Amino acid sequence: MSDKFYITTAISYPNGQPHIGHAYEFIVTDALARFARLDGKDVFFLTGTDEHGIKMLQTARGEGIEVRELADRNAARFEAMTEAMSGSNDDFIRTTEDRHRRTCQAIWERMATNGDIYKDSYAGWYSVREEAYYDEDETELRDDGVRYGPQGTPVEWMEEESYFFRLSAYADKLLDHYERHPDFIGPETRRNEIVAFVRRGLKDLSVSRTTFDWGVPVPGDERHVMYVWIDALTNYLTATGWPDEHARNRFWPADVHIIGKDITRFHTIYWPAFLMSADLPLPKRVFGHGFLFNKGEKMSKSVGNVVDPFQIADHYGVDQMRYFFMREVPFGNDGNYSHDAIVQRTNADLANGLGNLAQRSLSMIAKNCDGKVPDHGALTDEDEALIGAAVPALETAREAMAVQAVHKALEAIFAVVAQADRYIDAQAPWALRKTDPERMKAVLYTMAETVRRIALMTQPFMPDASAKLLDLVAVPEDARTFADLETRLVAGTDLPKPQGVFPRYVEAENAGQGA
Ligand code: ME8
Repeated sequence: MSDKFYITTAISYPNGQPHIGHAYEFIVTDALARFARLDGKDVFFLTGTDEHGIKMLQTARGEGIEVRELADRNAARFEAMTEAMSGSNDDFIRTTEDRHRRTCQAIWERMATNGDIYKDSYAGWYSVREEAYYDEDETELRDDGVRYGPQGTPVEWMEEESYFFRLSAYADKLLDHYERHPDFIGPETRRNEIVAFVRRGLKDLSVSRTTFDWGVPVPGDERHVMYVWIDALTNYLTATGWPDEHARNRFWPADVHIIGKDITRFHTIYWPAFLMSADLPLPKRVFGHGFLFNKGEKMSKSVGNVVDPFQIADHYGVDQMRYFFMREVPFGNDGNYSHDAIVQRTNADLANGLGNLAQRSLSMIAKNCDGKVPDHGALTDEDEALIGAAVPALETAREAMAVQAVHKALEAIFAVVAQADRYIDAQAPWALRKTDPERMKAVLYTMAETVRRIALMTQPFMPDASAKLLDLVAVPEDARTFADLETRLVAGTDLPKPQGVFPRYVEAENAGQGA
């Protein structure tokens, strides 16, 4: 039985269209899932939409439509985005599904049975945008007469009867867990923030609402719906079939939840506390990535600088977009998106780098070797050194992916591209054609084999372009896992006509710095 690997994104609020931040999180998670599959793991990759809560209701009201209609319309866009990004998710969960209501009610009952849920009344400052309550001293009344919470969103006074979760009882247990599992929260900076926060003590959490009914009813008291964060976090469990017997039970606990830094507290404090209370195993790791900004500015509808992921994929190519986000931004840090940066990065590394390397090698083979994998004689130490370079590169990439350092994995793989460029310049096969055609064949064989190896490794990051490269070196579909790095191309195999895989981005005439 191979190792199981369960990985998730956050589930997005479908109160608007997907934006580039959603696409970013999804793309990186997809690469991590694909990498694990190619490494022979039994992978379950989950994404979806978080459809309950007051924010959805307010947006629907604002648009003059039913909240279900809003959820259906936008959830469909989020699902379309997974395809537009060449996603390989195994499931797409919507929190309005029946399967989810069942799991939410079951976890609630477990927490209640354990004595962690009680009824009281609640009053406090509520941020609708974040679906979170704040203490008065965490808020600030600004000159515009509006009170804001610590994340800068408006808060309003709310009072209601509510069920509470005994979060205060979990502070020490959580600290103990962080201590015993130093990898539970990544990156390190996020971990330190959370530990410091929990050390200051935790208050009980209001976990139900009576002022609206767009949510999962509290079992036994249907006037209440569950707080949207209980409902939202439980999605990860729902998809494994819990509490029923299901083929996917084996995936719990999750190996890693990939989320944005703004929701780290929910995932590293509330979620493990709920699970401890319900006597369920905790996820092994939560990684809070950074935010993407448009040329340094926060994207917002009012500024009008929200970037549409469908347009980006369409304009630059989906593999180019995926590569850019994963190579440009160290995962965990905030990053910037701009037209110039994406053009520069993809032209340098893909069009002039990997694309050109493959194109010049394969077109020389087409011309000089009858369009077949060259029948080479003995390979020299230089040839073997280049072919062998993929093995430590993959090992470095594997170590990096284990801690979600996707940028480092790409760096290791692209170091092989640079090494291959130096090799081909030094060997100059074009000059060998006349002087030593046998040696030329060995060099071209080495190049074709190197292209195969690089393309095997780039699959998680650029699935479509890598598949095309593997087609160009005639690699059968069933010989494309990382284990296939151990084999080599067979001399004499027919190769298809070479084609460019990464076109160079050329600015359209008179087009400014748009997009
Ligand atoms: O938070 N850059 O949903 P959401 C990078 N429903 N990541 C970004 C981003 C940006 N500019 N903007 C948002 C929610 N994200 C909840 C999650 S999980 C049980 C419930 C990330 O639609 C954000 O950090 O506001 C989060 O991980 C994800 O996109 C969905 O954000």
